[in-house]
Amino acid sequence: MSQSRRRGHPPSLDHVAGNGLINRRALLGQGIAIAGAMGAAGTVTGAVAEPLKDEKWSLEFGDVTPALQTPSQFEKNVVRSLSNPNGEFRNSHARTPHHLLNGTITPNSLHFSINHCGIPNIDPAKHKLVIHGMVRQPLEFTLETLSRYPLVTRMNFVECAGNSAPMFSSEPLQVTAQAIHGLVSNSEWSGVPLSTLLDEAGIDPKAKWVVAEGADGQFLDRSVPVKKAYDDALVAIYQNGEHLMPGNGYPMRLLLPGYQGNMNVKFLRRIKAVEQPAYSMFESKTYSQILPGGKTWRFNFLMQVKSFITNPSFGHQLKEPGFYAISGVAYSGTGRIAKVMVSADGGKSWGEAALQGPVYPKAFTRFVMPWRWDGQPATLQSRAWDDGGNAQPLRAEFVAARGQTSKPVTNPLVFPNQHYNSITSWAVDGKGEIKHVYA
Ligand SMILES: Nc1nc2c(c(=O)[nH]1)N[C@H]1C(S)=C(S)[C@@H](COP(=O)(O)O)O[C@H]1N2
Ligand SMILES: [Mo]
Repeated sequence: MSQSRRRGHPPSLDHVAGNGLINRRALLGQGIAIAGAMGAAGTVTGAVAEPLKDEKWSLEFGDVTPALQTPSQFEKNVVRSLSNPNGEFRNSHARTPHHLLNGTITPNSLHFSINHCGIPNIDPAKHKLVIHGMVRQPLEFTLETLSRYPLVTRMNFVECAGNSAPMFSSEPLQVTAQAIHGLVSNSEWSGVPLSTLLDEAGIDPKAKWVVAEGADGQFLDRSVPVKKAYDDALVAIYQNGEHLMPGNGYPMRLLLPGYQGNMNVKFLRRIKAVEQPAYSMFESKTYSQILPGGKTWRFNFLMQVKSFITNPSFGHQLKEPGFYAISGVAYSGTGRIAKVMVSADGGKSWGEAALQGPVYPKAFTRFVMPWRWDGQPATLQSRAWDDGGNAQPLRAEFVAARGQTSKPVTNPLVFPNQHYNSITSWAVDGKGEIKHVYA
């Protein structure tokens, strides 16, 4: 297209909701419409359309190609944030930098990780998984024997029930999406269906639960309904095509798509078929659900439908008015994401975002909403629906049902409560700076 046409006639874009939200159709095969709206961001103007300068990296022989590659030195800030950087004798968390990523796959080096008792240094030649209890024939597996089964591959998120816990604060914390929502990540996992192994062991129909146990120092254990074990549970041995990272359960872990992260037992060494749940510490204390009024839900396994905007978000700065693509991730432990609505006016009006396919069940789906920022204050929100008809709750309804702290939380690392799945709001001011607000 000629430059004069590009610069001279920005096409009119169809606005679907307040404060500049543009119909998502502008993204579908109509690159022209968006290109015209980009303004300075993407347009070649006369002033810069000079011959390219040869930078020094173009004038010399580059680095030798390494065996294991790592990101560019210019991406040094794209790292996980740590809850226990000095290695104190307690649990350690590493949070995914969602505000610096795109797409749906979390790179293995940036997958969140929670280890209540450190990361064990497991020799796969010595590690064993046993399946026993109420079975006809107890079985024992190594990484090598598991690898001989036909593996299945699935895209799934893993989310700690404590993810987004800072949102229980009575006042919004001024921290990044990483600090708030960094305890969820999404990978392609490959492994053996647990149903295959339970069938082979000949599980007794009277067994209603299996207790999964890890090989780390605490022998973390969780009870899993046999129904879930047969539905879609995997003994995962690969993560995004390579063997599991040590912090994500090497050499094998339980993967329970859509169920709270803690049940996805890492360093898996035992599956015991039983009649009754174990009432282990993590299922009866840490991850039980305290409700307003002091009642508790004992077992609350499902991670419900949720979404958050990753771009733009706290820590970013909009440099000038113009076109932006608002984007983020949506997911549900129930199934597929059906719809994501985005607002730029704090929830007064909403427009439907485009979903980047393929849309997998119990996995991240990225949504994108074209937006023209006019330089005025705007409050960005997203709200997701899943194919089970569940809607991400609005904050007022969520707080009424689930409560919030009586005093503002100041430390984003504390977990006032679990299973937050309501809305996140980012307020853009006239200077393009972004604050976390409740709207
Ligand atoms: N054996 C073992 N399994 C474990 C844990 C652990 O500390 N030890 N942490 C649990 C918690 S609290 C969560 S949220 C998930 C996190 O999985 P990830 O570290 O792969 O992200 O693993 C769970 N499985
Ligand atoms: Mo967790």
